[in-house]
Amino acid sequence: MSGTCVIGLQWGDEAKGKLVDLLAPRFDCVIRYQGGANAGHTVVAGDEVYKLHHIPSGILHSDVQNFITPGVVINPTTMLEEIDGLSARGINVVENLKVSERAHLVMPWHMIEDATINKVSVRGESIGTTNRGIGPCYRDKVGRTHAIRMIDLIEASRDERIATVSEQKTVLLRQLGATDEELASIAPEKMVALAASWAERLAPMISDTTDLILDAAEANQTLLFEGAQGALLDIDHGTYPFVTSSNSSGVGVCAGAGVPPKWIDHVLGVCKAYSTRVGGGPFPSELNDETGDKIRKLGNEFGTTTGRPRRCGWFDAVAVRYTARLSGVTRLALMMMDVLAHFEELKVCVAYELDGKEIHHVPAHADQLRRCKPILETIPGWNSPVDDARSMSDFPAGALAYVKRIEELVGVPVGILSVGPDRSQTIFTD
Ligand code: 2SA
Ligand code: MG
Repeated sequence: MSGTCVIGLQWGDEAKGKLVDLLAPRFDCVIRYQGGANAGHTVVAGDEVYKLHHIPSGILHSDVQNFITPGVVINPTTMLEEIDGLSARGINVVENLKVSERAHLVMPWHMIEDATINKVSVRGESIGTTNRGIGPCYRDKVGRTHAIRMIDLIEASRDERIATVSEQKTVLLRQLGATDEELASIAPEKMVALAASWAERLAPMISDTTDLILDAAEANQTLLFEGAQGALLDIDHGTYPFVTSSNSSGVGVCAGAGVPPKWIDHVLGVCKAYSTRVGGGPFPSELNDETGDKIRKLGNEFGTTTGRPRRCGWFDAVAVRYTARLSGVTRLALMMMDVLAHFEELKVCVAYELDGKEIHHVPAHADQLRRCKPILETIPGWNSPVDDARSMSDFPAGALAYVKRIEELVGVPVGILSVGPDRSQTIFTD
């Protein structure tokens, strides 16, 4: 028995997709358990680049069973586009993917609501969502009255349910300031027809994933859980309110997947060798200067889903120590080491200064985190490329010293180092 989780420890985009793709052949099942089309997981296989949003990164391996479980919110239109794109490239998605009947649907009205509300400033700043309808869908899930789940698509009451909710949403969205054109796009008859077309195509994949995964675990099959976004974006434990609407840290796995903790024995915490953030919110080690621009350029730091430039900064050991502990991380994967190979000098944030006092934790209030100044430790850069490193002995001493310092500060050993996007550019340290 073995359940392994791949969890992002920063603000997302830690290259989790690369790792899941790499580890997938060792597992029977790959499971997406939270988030939705806000995720953007890039997998490079030889000359092919795959950008996945809904579909688990295990899909590129034909003998792996992939699952999308109750904690995920699904936009069927974009998921079907993704399935078609993969099918056109010879990947058999339909047979290798099971989608939970309990998963909630991101409906067109959620997209309108996200775009309308995203303009609202929270504590002086916009959250800067991906505009994929994520927050409004999770809001409806928790609110219960207006929610639509996968299973609703294949029930006899479907048309009536969809028509009723679209009428109610039209009233609500009008109050929020949606335009006539936007409201016309969610007219009940249009939504009923759309839902029928989704049902026809999705029916073969809709399943009781909870039952199937528990069967697999009880039959000693191995499970790989693929996190989306990062732990600092966790709705309960992240930099609230500048977070996503699901539990994206390690503590979210069980509830989202429908798998009890006894089936999990290993948590791989994924972080970049520096930090990035996309969207609003405090970021103590952010570099609004040439060094930040250099990291963005070398790391090609632009959103996979939205193309937005990512904010860049030094590695924040205070934040990663917190999320590694919270997520029960047993090994770190330190990604994008190749990007840091071009600096004379590197810095790592080892503490914050908040209102004149040194602190070693991530404050719960966004205003406090915004007031935190990073206390930076300088580490000499190694200033030579590491793209071709294939074992620990290929790394310059300076790079090894950097890794060792990160291990000390975070309190978890590094098990994987990544020096580029390709599968071969990955070093297992033990
Ligand atoms: P949302 O859309 O409600 O989840 O947005 C809330 C905040 O969460 C952030 N967020 C992300 N941050 C990094 N990467 C994400 N995925 C895409 C990617 C993002 C993209 O892989 O590049 O393409 O822009 C992701 N998804 C959500 C978001 O920026 C808000 O700060
Ligand atoms: Mg991403």
